[in-house]
Amino acid sequence: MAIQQTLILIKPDGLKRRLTGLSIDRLDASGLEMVAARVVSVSDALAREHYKSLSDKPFFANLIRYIRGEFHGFKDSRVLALVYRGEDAIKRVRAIAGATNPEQAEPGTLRGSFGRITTEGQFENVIHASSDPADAEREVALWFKPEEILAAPQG
Ligand code: IDP
Ligand code: MG
Repeated sequence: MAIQQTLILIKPDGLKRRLTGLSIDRLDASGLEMVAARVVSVSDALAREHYKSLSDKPFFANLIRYIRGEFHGFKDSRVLALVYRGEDAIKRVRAIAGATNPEQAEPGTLRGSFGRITTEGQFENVIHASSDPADAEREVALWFKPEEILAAPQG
């Protein structure tokens, strides 16, 4: 199995509800390594670029508002962006996160335990995790400069 890097975002609901430490605890317990971390103010352009494959979805406009913190009272929007590295990291972090729809996510996953669907139908699911190697590469490069990521061990 390949060594992979994957992008994680603790979304505004995760920050607002003080789930940052708990989320990192789960990620660390997996044995994967944190190799980058940054609190990021999410511009409209960054949000749209991150979610560009979903731009034709009916929930896209509210998804942009959500990731920019508009539903969680952040005047200056923010998320915690992380990169974790290790064997099969992408799938393993997805398993910690749980299914996209918090009502379908397994109990014990971050989304299953702490996600919710608002009365307006917004999925508030605490955490983003890259879904496949192509997405992971694109997303890590979107949120981090190369020099902000701990270099992989040589040899
Ligand atoms: P993922 O985050 O599990 O990879 P995606 O399909 O890539 O799921 O969707 C990105 C984000 O868009 C989700 O995490 C969720 O916040 C939101 N989203 C996805 N599907 C729906 C939906 O049907 N209604 C409302 N929000 C959704
Ligand atoms: Mg996705």
